[in-house]
Amino acid sequence: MNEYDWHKIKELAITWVKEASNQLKASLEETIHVETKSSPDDLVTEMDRKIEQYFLQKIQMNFPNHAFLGEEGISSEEFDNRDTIWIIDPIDGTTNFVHQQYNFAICVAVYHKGEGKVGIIYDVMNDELFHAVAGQGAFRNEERLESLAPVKVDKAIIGLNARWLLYKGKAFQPIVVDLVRQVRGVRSYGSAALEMAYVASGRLDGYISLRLSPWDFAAALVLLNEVGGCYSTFYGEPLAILKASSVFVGKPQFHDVVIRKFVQKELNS
Ligand code: 2AM
Ligand code: CA
Repeated sequence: MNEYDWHKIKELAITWVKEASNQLKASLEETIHVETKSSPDDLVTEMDRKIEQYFLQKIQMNFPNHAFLGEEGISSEEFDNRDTIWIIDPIDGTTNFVHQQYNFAICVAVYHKGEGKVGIIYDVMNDELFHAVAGQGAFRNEERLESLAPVKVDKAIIGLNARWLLYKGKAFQPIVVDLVRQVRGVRSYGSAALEMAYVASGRLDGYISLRLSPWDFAAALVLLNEVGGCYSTFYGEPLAILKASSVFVGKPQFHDVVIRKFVQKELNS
């Protein structure tokens, strides 16, 4: 296969995502071994590792020149010397996978020379596939997603993990509290990737996390580019695709107003 035909690459990657989702669904019938990583809320299962290995094998077989970055610790050695990189989260929302068997996603992104070319976020239990190729529109299953319309803060619904409200003493905390007070509603689904896919598809107007990694947001940025969604760190700086950081994604005008009237105003006061 032509290694720069992004549409064909997306179609192939979707077949892998569907196969991986069958493995995940089958595993829910069995006892899953769970471990904690950095903290009690940071879980990994044998299925995270198995699905990541599955993608690595497929990518190495089909695209030996491409690099690979996955959440469970696999990355290609000569990462920096390769133009094309696959960024994979085998399960986004592992806590949901373990505790609820619901609201978890498989995420696949392909970046070329730093630009997002393919983004796939698959809600396994709802069979909802969010996918995009740069310049060719974003889709929810077969339905093309529309460009995002502006929304005012007092009419906005945002995605946010309530824990971020608790960090007293951190610069972001009073800003997040103020925003939560002023928006119309706050939702928390427990999968950053799905929440950003919901922004791309208009179900949410914004999503905030103060700590995400490339595999959590790489695919979502490709979707957001196609519908005019905005993204930055929580402080309004550009996102670096291979670096962990805070993330704020939102509808165009909403994103701008939150950065200016909430974040910058508080930080400059
Ligand atoms: P994960 O399930 O792939 O780890 C939970 O609010 C969301 O934040 C999930 O999408 C989760 O992704 C993500 N997240 C990123 N880093 C995390 C961390 N260190 N601990 C817990 N959740 C994390
Ligand atoms: Ca994960």
